[in-house]
Amino acid sequence: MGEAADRRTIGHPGLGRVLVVIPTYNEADNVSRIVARVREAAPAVEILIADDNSPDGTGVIADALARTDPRVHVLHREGKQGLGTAYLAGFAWARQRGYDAVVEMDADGSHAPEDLPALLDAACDADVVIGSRWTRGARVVNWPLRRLVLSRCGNLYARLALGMPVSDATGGYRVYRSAALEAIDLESVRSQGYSFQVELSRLAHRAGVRIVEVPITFAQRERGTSKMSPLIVAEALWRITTWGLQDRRTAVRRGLHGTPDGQVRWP
Ligand SMILES: Nc1nc2c(ncn2[C@@H]2O[C@H](COP(=O)(O)OP(=O)(O)O)[C@@H](O)[C@H]2O)c(=O)[nH]1
Ligand SMILES: [Mg+2]
Repeated sequence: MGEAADRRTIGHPGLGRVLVVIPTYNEADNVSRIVARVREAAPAVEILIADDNSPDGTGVIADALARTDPRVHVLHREGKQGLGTAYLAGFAWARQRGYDAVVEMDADGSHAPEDLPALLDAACDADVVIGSRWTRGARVVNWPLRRLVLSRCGNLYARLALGMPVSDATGGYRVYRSAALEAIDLESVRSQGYSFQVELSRLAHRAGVRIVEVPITFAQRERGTSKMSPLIVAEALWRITTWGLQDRRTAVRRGLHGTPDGQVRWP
């Protein structure tokens, strides 16, 4: 079988069956577009739309997409319960069905499906791949200044507080090998909102799995509205601070020392 046929039939070579989880809340103008772009860029992957009963009918559109494409699935949740819990539900769905890797991707087009093959390639030699906005070669297009500042400051704070060797710990375009998710204690995850990404970065780092960052082109959404809110920022600030203090206490107790680059090496 040729490589092109392989890609269509058996998932990603070297990786296995891949499920792209796309959480949606009021993304009626985006959901068909993003599914079409994923199908085009990576025809062999499957897609799970995790919709929180969007009032704008996103779930109905998702159901119609799933009816015409056997590689599209929909997980309906009762109401808006946050991005973090939507991903946990998606991960559990993937685990029950034996996928080898799970991808996190936003519905609004900020995470270009055209970058997905590069992320999946990188996952062949890693446990977790983060599509990074803040490594060399990455581009951020049309993002308002306040979002740029928030992302840079959030990442700086997360790195200082948690000592992780990750430049985009808040980024939400990722690949997790299933074995890495098994190594992470998902039961312990408390984040409801976007701090979920930082929490999983921290847990992955502590589990000692191999994290690799791949530069992406991140574009501001063109349709629909952002669900980012002051409450989500507050949750992230509060949680990062709490984890940082906990880590410091544990490090002192275990006699661990930070390295000169400010990172903590967990044994
Ligand atoms: N299922 C679900 N999806 C959500 C929720 N909050 C945000 N999302 C989705 O998460 C993705 C990222 O949200 P977005 O509003 O684009 O955040 P931003 O890029 O930080 O402005 C989008 O696909 C949203 O539809 C939620 O509570 N539940
Ligand atoms: Mg977005």
